[in-house]
Amino acid sequence: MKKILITGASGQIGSELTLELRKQYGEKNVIATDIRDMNNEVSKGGIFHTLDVTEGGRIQELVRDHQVDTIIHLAALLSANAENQPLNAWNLNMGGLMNTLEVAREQSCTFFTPSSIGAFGPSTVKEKTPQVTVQRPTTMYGVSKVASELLCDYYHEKFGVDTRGLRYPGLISYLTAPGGGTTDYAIEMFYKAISDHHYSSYIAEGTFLDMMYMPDAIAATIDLLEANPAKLINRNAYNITAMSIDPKMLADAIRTHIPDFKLDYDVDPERQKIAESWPDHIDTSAAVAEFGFRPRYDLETMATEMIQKISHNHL
Ligand code: AKB
Repeated sequence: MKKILITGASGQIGSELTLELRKQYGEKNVIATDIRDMNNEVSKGGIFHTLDVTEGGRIQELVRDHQVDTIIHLAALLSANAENQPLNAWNLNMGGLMNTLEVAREQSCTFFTPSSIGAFGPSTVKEKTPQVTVQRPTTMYGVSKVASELLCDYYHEKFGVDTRGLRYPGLISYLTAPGGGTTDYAIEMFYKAISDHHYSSYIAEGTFLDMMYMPDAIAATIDLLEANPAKLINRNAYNITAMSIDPKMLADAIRTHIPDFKLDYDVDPERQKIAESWPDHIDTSAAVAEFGFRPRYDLETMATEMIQKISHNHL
């Protein structure tokens, strides 16, 4: 049985991944950490410690005390937030990664950290974006993600650390609000469609981005963690996606449930620029071949469940 330490456990991915890991591996085998105690299910429902990932000594201490063998490092700033505070983003995203990777090396832990479609840039081919291709991102978030992929490869090659990662697309969830991403419009649209029957999108019509429903992202993460290391050629990090959509396509899917839903546009130039620098649709064949990646939700099934769950939670 794995003994897992997870950083950024109260974030968008962490708060759902932590609960699923506790279900699958047992409460005592999952050590959740975050910079703050948010007084939520993550901190109240099992082992929880506050942890600032820029303090390497504290990570070391927790890994040793709990005899951790797997580190899932999620603590990072997302794209739009990182653009507003590039220096902080670099310090947190790279400093936290370096500290956790070092502990993984010293304590022989398996190591997972996410990358993103943000690791690609405007010179990357936009359709069927290959697993291995040009990566010249124009955002601080993207720069930190490319550096992170390379550093994880380096730790694997040089020190034999079992590093693994996924390039997540925009993740859509009804449970935890994202913080400061570019793809967040998709989640906002569901909430506004249900509460106001109207949404003004900060991303323009015709801007296609990869997206995925959170349960598929959680399943892919656990599948990669459980994958046979001998089969992992690409490792850091695999392209994964379930759909390529623009705001209009999402609105049309919502309208099958809320027919009078109105979408208009109030484009935010900064986030639009970030979105335009990312691929329209990435190719997932390496993830399929190397660890059996297979998302269960498409646009229709995701939209149906999102509307049911949000409506139910707000009754
Ligand atoms: C963001 O929009 O910053 C994230 C991502 C695609 O990495 N959701």
